[in-house]
Order: sequence, then C-alpha cells, then structure tokens
Amino acid sequence: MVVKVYGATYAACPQRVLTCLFELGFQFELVPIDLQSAEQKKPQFLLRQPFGQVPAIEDGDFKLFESRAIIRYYAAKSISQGGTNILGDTLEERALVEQWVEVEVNNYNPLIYTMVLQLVILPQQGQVGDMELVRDCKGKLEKVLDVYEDRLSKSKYLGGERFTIADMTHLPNTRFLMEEGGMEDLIKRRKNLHNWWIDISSRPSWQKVMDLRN
Ligand SMILES: N[C@@H](CCC(=O)N[C@@H](CS)C(=O)NCC(=O)O)C(=O)O
Repeated sequence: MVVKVYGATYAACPQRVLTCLFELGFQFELVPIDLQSAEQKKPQFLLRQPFGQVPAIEDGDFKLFESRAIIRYYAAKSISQGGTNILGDTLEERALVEQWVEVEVNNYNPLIYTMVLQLVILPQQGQVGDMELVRDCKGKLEKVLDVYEDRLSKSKYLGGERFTIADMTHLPNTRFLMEEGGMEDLIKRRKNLHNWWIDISSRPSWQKVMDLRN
C-alpha cells in the first residue's frame, strides 16, 4: 500500500513524517499542499486535517493527522511487520523514548517555533519580529539544551544507544534553528549535542528529505 502524504516538503511537520517513511522503507506519494495557497483551509482538506494544517496521511482507508502520531503509527507498524524498530525493545526503553518525544513537544519545540516565527516567518510576511521575545526564548532554550547536553553525555541517542523516534522528531526544528534561525552556535557550543546532531542529520532518511525540499 502506498501512503499518501499531504504536505509541503519545506515545512517542519511534514518533514518529520517523510523522514520516518524513508527510515522505515514505507512507500509514499507526496500530495503537495502549498501553505501560501490556503488550499489547506478548504472544506475538502479540513476533512483530512480539521485544523487546516499539514501533514495528514491516507493509508488505504485509514486517515491520520498530527506528525508525531503518524511517526508513532509507522514505527509500530514497522515492528508489527518484522521491520526496523525505532521505538525501543523493552517497556522501559519505550518509556524513555516517549519521555524524550514529550520533551521535544513541551520544552524544545515551543521555544524554537516562537524564535523561527519571529526571526524568519513574520519578516517573510512583511512584519517585524519581536526581538525581545527571541532573546527571552534563547535564554530559556540555553537551559533546555544544557539538559540535552547532559543526557547525551550519558547515552549516544536520546532514548538510549540506538536511533529512535525521540531523535527523529528533533530533526526538522533543529535544522530550522541552525539554518534559517542562524543559531547554530547554540548546538555547536555543546560537544555531545553537536556530535548527536552530526550523527542524526547524516542519516540517509533525513538527507532524502533534504533532497526533496530542494
Ligand atoms: N501539531 C501539528 C502541527 C502542524 C503544523 O503546525 N503544521 C504547519 C506546518 S509545520 C502548518 O500547517 N502551518 C500552516 C498553518 O498553520 O496554517 C503536527 O505536528 O502535525
């Protein structure tokens, strides 16, 4: 079954899903949704994603939205089909992986999203970003990244000794922060975090997503 992915290859949330599909070898067809075109606000699209956002997927009759729910679904499906395991083996490994996905959702993503919005997206729309807010977020992010640095001094990956969805879910926003946001020093100044970034961003699955974006 070929998975239909509704999304834009330049947007972070669809990139998360595409990385997962490449990583696990699921075939997909990309249905491009240009976020500038307001296509995703039309009633037909709202049936797939009621908040008018991307990504959304269709796998036969099964429909799903929310990028992290989608990667969890394919990670579990891969295991059920005897494929690659990016969820962890034991209950405890899986719980640690889930813990770090939650950290990404609650501690990492909101700060980076706010910074990229102010630094990149609003200026692209002719508005002026709030630099005070960016400074505030940056200060908070420094502390969050110290926690990552500590974790990654004790294990190679966030969930343990193997690459999992916990690492995967960080790929899109970390790249936005470093490249579009111009804040690569935040990562590079922390040795273990930087080595982790070099490792996970070199994976063929992520490189393929980057190629699709270009
Ligand atoms: N929590 C959702 C967030 C989806 C989301 O914010 N998508 C962005 C692209 S990364 C989007 O569609 N932005 C356009 C909009 O909100 O109108 C997910 O992870 O799928």
